[in-house]
Amino acid sequence: EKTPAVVTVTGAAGQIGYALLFRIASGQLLGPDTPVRLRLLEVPQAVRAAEGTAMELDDCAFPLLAGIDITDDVRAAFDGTNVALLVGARPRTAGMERGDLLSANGGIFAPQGAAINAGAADDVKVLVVGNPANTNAFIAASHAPDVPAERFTAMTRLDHNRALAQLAARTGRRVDEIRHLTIWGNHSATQFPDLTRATVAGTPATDLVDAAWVADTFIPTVAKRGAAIIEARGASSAASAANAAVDHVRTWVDGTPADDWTSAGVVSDGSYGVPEGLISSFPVTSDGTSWSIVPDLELDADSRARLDASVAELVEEREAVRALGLV
Ligand code: NAX
Repeated sequence: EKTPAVVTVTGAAGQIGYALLFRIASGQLLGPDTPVRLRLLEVPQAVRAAEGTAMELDDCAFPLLAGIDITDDVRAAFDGTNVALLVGARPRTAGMERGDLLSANGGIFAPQGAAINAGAADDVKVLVVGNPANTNAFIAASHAPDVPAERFTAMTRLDHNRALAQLAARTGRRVDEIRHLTIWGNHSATQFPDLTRATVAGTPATDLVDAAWVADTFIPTVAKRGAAIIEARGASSAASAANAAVDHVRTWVDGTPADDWTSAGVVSDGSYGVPEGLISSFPVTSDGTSWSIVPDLELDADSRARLDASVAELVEEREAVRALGLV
């Protein structure tokens, strides 16, 4: 009998939580051989709703689900946690200034980082989904001095998957025929979805699609997809975001295939001119334990400018949270 892995999900009663928990409990996050114990963190007023979701999880009779704990106590939520999925965040509401948004999220992610530092398992892996994801991950990591910063990651896998889908549709090929796509920078409208190194069934993507489509359709479609989903669905991406979170953790623990990489927000070591310590999206590989930034790619002038613009936004966010005393 393998000991169950403890998986903590914050914002468990939210819409991403609802799409995510059943996939974790069914074994899709950590594989068919790893039982999981779910730890659900919610704000007090949403604990009852989380209990309802837990009743449904029970009713699925998932063989791998070893138990469910529900709490509004941040310390209890991360005690012994192996995988932390930080989904709950304060959304930007109409008229809210960026400083207010960052403050509200600092109030969430600073204590969560501290609780991870205090009680999580030695091998804890953290994925921040809640926006602004990169900067929330930066805040959490800053409050966890004993946990290697490399364990704090921000989700850009949804952007990566969106890019795969757009390129596959345009070229009439399958998504699994595409290699070496990259999302660079911030998980925001400034992100740079980069197909300059991508291949589709072995052919360079740049031979299959023209530069005008890339600049005028591909990049803005991927970068603004979240807004397009809200406009069409009347609610933000939920199942696709949960799917990307599952993909991110699954790739982290299984490793990337030898002939490909993926995209994730990871702490910069200064690669590609991204200031050290920022959590930025890069092309990354995993060996099943840790992520590595793919080294030594040449960036052309257009790519350089797009990456620099997104990194400038990350720097501004870092300066803002420093000025607010959140890190
Ligand atoms: P919901 O508003 O449906 O759910 C959020 C849940 O978090 C609520 O139940 C709320 O009570 C809870 N919560 C708030 N503060 C909390 C705290 N301190 N501790 C524990 N729980 C807390 O939002 P949902 O649609 O699930 O989205 C969650 C987050 O994901 C948002 O910040 C959203 O912007 C972000 N997204 C990030 C994406 C990415 O690619 N990185 C894509 C999808 C999504 O937009």
